[in-house]
Amino acid sequence: MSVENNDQHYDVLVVGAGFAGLYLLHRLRAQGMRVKVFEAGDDVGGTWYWNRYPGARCDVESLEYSFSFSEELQQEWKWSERYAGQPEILRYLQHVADRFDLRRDVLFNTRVARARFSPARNEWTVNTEAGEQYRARYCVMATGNLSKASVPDIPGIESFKGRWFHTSAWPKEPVDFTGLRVGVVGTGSTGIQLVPRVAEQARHLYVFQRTANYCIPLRNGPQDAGIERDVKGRYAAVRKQARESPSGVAGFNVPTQSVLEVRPEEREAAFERRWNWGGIGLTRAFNDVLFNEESNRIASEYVKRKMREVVKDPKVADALTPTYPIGTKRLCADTGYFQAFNRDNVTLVDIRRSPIRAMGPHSVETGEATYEVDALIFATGFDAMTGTLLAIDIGVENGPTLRSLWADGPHAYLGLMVAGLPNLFMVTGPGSPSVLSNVVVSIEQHVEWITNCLAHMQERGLDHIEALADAQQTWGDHVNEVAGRSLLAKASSWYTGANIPGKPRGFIPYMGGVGAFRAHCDEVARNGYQGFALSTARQAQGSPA
Ligand code: NA7
Repeated sequence: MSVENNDQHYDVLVVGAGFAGLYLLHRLRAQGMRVKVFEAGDDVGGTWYWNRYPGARCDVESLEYSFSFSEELQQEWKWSERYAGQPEILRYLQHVADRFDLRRDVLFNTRVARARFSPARNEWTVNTEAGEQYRARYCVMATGNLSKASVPDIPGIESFKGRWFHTSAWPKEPVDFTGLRVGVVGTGSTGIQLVPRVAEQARHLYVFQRTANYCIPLRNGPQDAGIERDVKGRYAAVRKQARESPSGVAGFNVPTQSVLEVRPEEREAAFERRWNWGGIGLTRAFNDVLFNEESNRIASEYVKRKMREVVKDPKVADALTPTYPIGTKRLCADTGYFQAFNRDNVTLVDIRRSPIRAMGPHSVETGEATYEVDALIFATGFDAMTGTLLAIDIGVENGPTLRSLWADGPHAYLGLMVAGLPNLFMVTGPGSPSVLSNVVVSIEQHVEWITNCLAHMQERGLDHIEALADAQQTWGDHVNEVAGRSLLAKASSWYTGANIPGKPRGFIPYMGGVGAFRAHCDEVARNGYQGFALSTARQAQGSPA
């Protein structure tokens, strides 16, 4: 694979040009470092580049789901909607790339295949799928948490004569479903956004549902000018509140009461306020919905009741009613999902009772029936948090690989580094709040921590950093202990790896909250990067300094 004459040397190699990669490039460049970013797509944007399916939209409010590092940027950018759609977020990231002149250091259409650390040279060598080779002291994986698509392995799929899609690899040109019979497999956040949009076009839409999910109306609309003025007038304070909050969102008050300690009317009123406000914060109406089974049951019943008010056919309503505790799988944002089932051209197919067995040239077959379709859409999710990292062959020359180190599940210190893989950082890796938070806030925190750490090392003439195995173990125990107190750890969800056959089970993100996590990471840094070994490469190799 080595192409020596193509060897190029940098201070830092970054994989991915989404929110994380772009901010890393901006910060590292400001620190005088030579950086190269690899991006598989032909433009910036990451998640928001790939997920172009109809209805793709963020479920965190636009004024909060955006960079805070530049006052000018956050003042000048105008969001058109309370919750931005994919095209607008992509335009925003393109604007960020242009405004900070980032594109010139990004290598587009370039997928990384392999990364090897040489202890002798104290550097990483990165090979692209095209066979190019790059070297650097440090490597940062800014590869996103939801990037590796999960496509079910259905017998006969190769014989299907229509077009099929995974939502995260959606074509750039619009797909017209007018007059077609369409199937959608998957009813998570993505399927739930997609279904109403496709239903407006398709001749007939079959929704293949394995698990019914909880959905809360998003109540999107044009960005309110008064709210925008107010937030922009005190943006620094809003951002600070978000950074110190549990989920990286300033707009939510931190609940202090249990569901069980208020009267039924008060509890109903509290849920009603959240329901009418819209968005996925409903489980935060009280402090124990995700921890106490009885509190959870009460919240679950409230949402089920609301959902059933929308769906006209009681049998369909029954089938759309979730049977697991609310919030233990990610809450979904409803933008017309339940209403879609009141249309004559939409049929719900229960594939829990009778799974998809095969596909034919024009059909999807379950154990009970054959459904004629002209196009099929997989909204079947991702090998979340670890899949993208494990897809790259990462390791140390004559030493451990990430795949070997994570054979029984991910191990990481603060989601930042993996013991055994020196000078390699991750942004929002396993054991950090990542997918449980407004991820832009978590990305900024990790990027700032990593770049501050590299500046600290540069100032002291250090060039080698490793996470210590015992610190990693202690942090992993803490992550598990915090998750174990909640109902989430018991659920079959992509948080626990349950959606991918053969994936080791365990709760992957950190549930302790964005604010507490940040405070802990800051303390680790203040204490001389406690739990990390910082040295010169010579010291790391055991030579006298
Ligand atoms: P999710 O939330 O993982 O949802 C995937 C859906 O696809 C879910 O309903 C799954 O049912 C279903 N699924 C997955 N594999 C299969 C197979 N083999 N057969 C039938 N049905 C299947 O992914 P999303 O893309 O919706 O959302 C991911 C995140 O992206 C989201 O939370 C936001 O953060 C953005 P299951 O529940 O496993 O029974």
